[in-house]
Amino acid sequence: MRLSRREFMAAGMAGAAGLCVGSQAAELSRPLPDEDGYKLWLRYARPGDVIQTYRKVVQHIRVDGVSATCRIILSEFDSAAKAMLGRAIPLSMNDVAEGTLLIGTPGNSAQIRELHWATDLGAVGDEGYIIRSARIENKPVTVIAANSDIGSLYGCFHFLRLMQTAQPIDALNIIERPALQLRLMNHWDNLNGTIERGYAGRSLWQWNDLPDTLSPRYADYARACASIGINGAVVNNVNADPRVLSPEWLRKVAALADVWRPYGVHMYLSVNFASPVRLGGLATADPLDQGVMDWWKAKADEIYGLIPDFGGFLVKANSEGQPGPKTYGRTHAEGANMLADALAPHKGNVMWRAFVYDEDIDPDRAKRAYIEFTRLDGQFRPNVAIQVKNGPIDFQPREPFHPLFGGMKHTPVIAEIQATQEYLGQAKHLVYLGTMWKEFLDSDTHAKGAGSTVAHVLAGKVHPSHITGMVSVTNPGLDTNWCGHHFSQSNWYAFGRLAWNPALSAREIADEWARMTFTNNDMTRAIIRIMMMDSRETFVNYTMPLGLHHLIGGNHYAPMPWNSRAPRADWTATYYHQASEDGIGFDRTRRGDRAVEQYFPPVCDRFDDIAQCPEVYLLWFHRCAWDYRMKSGKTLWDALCETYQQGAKQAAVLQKTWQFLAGQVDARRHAEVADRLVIQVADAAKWRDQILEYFGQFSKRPRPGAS
Ligand code: GCW
Repeated sequence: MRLSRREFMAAGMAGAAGLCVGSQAAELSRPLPDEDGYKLWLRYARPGDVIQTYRKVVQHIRVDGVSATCRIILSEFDSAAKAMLGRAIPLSMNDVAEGTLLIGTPGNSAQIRELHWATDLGAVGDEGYIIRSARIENKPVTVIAANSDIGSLYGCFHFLRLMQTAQPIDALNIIERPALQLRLMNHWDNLNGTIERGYAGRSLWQWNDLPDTLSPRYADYARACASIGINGAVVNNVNADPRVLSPEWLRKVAALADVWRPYGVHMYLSVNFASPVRLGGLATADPLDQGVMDWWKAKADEIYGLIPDFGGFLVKANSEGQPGPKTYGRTHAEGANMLADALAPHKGNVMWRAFVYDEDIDPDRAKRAYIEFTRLDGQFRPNVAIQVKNGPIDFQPREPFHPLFGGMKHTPVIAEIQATQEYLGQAKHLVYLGTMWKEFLDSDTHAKGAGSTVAHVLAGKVHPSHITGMVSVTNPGLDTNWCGHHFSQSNWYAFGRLAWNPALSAREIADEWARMTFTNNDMTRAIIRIMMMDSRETFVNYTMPLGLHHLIGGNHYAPMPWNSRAPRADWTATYYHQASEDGIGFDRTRRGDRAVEQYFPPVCDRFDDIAQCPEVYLLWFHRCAWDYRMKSGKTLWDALCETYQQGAKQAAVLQKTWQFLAGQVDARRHAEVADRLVIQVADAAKWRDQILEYFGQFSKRPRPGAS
């Protein structure tokens, strides 16, 4: 059942009036057992009426292959079947019986070889899979076939997702392969157990206990990643402690990598560019110094000796106080290439971050990375990818896409998005980011004409690219529910799903997640989905609408538009909003600082022309008088006030809607989310009041509707 917005409102009203319908009434009568959120979207709840068909389709299971990954597949099905179907599924050993779920690769399964699916399998690559309802010896079976055991594991999780979301599984013909190669978690975890911009407890990695003691959470983490196709993780903060490369720490890292390996999760490390000095005792970390090159080569050899499938290095260089090649008078390309040469013999990659904003490059922070990196385009080794945040500043609630997407023509560019909600309410506000990331992925760069979307750039369809990928600065910590806020789990989930397939819609991802995390009940999941789909816009409305950005201070949480003092001008709020009695906004047009010119036509023209510029980016690109007329005919000041007021109201509606779901969701999770919604509603009102009061000093106009 699909609920329209009108039906949703009607449902809300029925709820408010104490009415409920059919199965909902029945569900209300028996309380759902409490859940703590630890199981994430892998709860394997009973799927409902479809269970009879499922029992027919899956009567036996056969996993060909003996690897640790194959054992994981078997145990995953075993626990899933017991939980969802209420019974264990017998193994089919020799013959393939009716209702067998056959899982394997042409390499390990004669039956799969005999199906002659070579063409289709040829198209799915190393990590893809086929799920097909087929006949073997005239018996109906279901086959999950792949070219590697990891592909089979991904196929299994897909199949289990169909069951968890109560989809038909008796006439399947699914062929999947990931759109992007690197689908990585980026943890900003420090070696002392804290997490930079982490809001869900301390780090998952128990460095004091490693390598000898392994927390069960390491495998649970890797399993959750694998279930959504994530194939690697950078385990430590980009503000990297050089000690991570010490022999002592590498043994700990290797132990973790061993746990992750059967789940297809590869280990990557953030490295400090000055490690040869700080750890190795060399006099310099100059990338052109032979001793430095040798040090990194030896370090790479040491790492690969311990972790043969190590993925590579992530580097934050010459940014926010971190050392880098420029410290030694060298370019980013020279720095990245030196590391790339050390990793190349082992097939490792360097992910070099474009999050640099050197004040000497340009007065506008938004312009700096593009200027520095496009100058170096073509100078990077083949195993270097430039890792670019979605927008040109820093994970703001809304930014236009970064012009380096499409702007780098000869260098692979991978995207960095952020699930931790650093600037989006952290783990206190309910904000689903699937919609934000889709807005980014669907943005048309026009790098090679219409249709050159960011998603296509990332997939190497615009400029050919031998490294493709998307990474997420990610949110799990030691909190029982992993992510602090139960709904923040959806951002981990959405990242994985979009990195696998950027063409999925935010709505379908929200729906899948709501079904698996909460319930398949039509009304309840539709309401949850609608809450999620509107939540990011709601957040933008009560914090930084109409292109405003960085209206915060040190903790990046609370409103601080008056923030004008910081070690750097571009860490203040006033640098960005520039409010005065004349107006507000940053003039990045051709009459201003010409930042628009970093975009391809017609995008630059559209952003430049105030009549065409989407109003959601208005004050990002334009400086406007307070009485500037919006498309609605309202003045900018009135529109600003109304948007903040609307945002605060929407937050209150979110809270009311959730209250209506009491009894439809287990009491514990319901209460935990409700507690956070209280904070969110109060914060939204605070944002509205403090921002409008502050800007009101400049606009000198009354708030519309206020007496
Ligand atoms: O968003 C900013 C954060 C810093 C972070 C930096 C970065 C890890 O406030 O905490 O440092 O970006 O992305 O490097």
